[in-house]
Amino acid sequence: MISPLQKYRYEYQPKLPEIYRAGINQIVPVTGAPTTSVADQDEVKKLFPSTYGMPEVAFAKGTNDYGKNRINVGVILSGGQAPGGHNVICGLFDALKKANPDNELIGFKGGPSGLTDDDFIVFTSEFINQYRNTGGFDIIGSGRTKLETVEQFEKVKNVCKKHDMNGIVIIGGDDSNTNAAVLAEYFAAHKVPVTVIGCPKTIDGDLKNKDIEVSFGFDTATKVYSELIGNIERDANSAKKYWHFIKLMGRSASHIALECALQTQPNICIVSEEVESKKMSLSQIIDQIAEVVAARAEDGNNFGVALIPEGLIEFIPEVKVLISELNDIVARKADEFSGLESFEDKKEFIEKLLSPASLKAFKVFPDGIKAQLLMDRDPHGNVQVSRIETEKLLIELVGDKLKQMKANGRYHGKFSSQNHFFGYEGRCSFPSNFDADYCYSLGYNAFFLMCGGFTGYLSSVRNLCRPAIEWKAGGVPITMMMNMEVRNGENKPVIRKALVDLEGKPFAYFASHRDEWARKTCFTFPGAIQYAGPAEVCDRPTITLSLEHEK
Ligand code: FBP
Repeated sequence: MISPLQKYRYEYQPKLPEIYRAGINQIVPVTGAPTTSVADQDEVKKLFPSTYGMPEVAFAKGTNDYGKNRINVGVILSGGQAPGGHNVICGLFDALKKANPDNELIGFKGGPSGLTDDDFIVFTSEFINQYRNTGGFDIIGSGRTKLETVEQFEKVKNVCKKHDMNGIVIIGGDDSNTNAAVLAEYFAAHKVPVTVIGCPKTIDGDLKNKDIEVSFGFDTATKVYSELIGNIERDANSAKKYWHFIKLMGRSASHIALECALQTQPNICIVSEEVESKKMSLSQIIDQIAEVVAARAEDGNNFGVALIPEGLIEFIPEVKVLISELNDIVARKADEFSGLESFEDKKEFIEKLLSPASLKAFKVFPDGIKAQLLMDRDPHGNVQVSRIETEKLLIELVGDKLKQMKANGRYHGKFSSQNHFFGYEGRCSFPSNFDADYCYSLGYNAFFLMCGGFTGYLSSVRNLCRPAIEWKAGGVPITMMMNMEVRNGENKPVIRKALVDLEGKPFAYFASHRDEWARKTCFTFPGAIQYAGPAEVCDRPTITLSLEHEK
């Protein structure tokens, strides 16, 4: 038996931008000036000779014949789950079927590998209807396989030929959309008549720029975490006996932690980008936290809430160098390293190859964290930070520091802690109205980009702080967001990650309030996501988005 909310959400009709309300044949693309990549223009241009420099695209009223010839389109979900993925597929499906009921949408299962292995389903209305406005990626599953070799591209080409496909939509984050750009370039260079369009997904919120205001999933995930943090704050303020250290997902950027801090006003929130910019060492971070704990203890408050971004460890300068050396060793000595069975053997092998400074940084960590730092990298060469227990590490080190402070007469409180990690709890939640509408619009828009013959573009829907009817739809060339970075020991073209801007309004707001939030108890309680009721409660965007785009 399905829950009443599930039934209710199936029936929700996502809101589209005004341009799409006129009818499928009443829209035409309008192109702007040629574009350039955000950096390393010459190198990126050389690697993308067929797709570099394409113009940005907007849509205007006009007449098209998009339904005249039937088309087949493939879609994949790539990378970590993010609320709203199902609605991207629903929006794409509905636009295809409205244009021509014989159009087909083919879902490739398990992420990019489904595309190379031709593991697919053809969507029907009955099937799609079970997934409308629901969380999760279970409609076709997802995966992190990297599409990068000629052999893979040839396989995809043959799969496209077999299904007589005209386009592929890749729903993914920065790494997956980098793959989309590389595939689009390969197809364009080899005259394969299949367009490739990306859709900006990731709860991490780090795939954004002036045209992509936010990646989908960030809105819902931060609202879910903020509800939980608010509940913990109320518990902490009721019992007054624990310090709660809460690690929040976000592999690199601290957008999630910052947004949750803006929503819940905790005593401490570490922002990794600030740690990097101030070149703070691990011991300075520990000192800073311990000072807040001690100051609150002076007021009789032996409790509090600290938010820790998941990616913190990689932003501490000495640990960043250490991780980059580890990544390099693991990539260069892959066969030897993977042949070592025990943690002790791996540790000994690595310690011999680290530079003296990194060896010193490595030795600071307890064995548990060392083992986590040596775990397998993801297919893109990244450390899997969600598996590193930074919150526990900080609790241990802050506890040691407070003991020292007590011995010196500088601390007289009691430090009892609880640790939490919020990540997977928010990635498959029912999408908020914002994400349900945004994702549906992104998928709908992808159809128009494809029919307009655009390839190597990211579906873009902007003006998101306004009601959905005022949203602006278009497309951004993916090469425009690229620069060169070292990945797996090689210089590669990749989409530049949008980290927290320390000059931006969300961080400025936080920085101007954090001292007050640290000493006093200023907790706020956002409560659960609401789906029905006044728009200011149900359709409200994140505080980050509102501050970034406030006029
Ligand atoms: P994407 O960048 O693919 O959207 O994934 C983001 C994320 O949720 C991170 O926040 C987290 O570190 C990672 O995925 C966890 O990966 P996994 O699901 O493989 O454990």
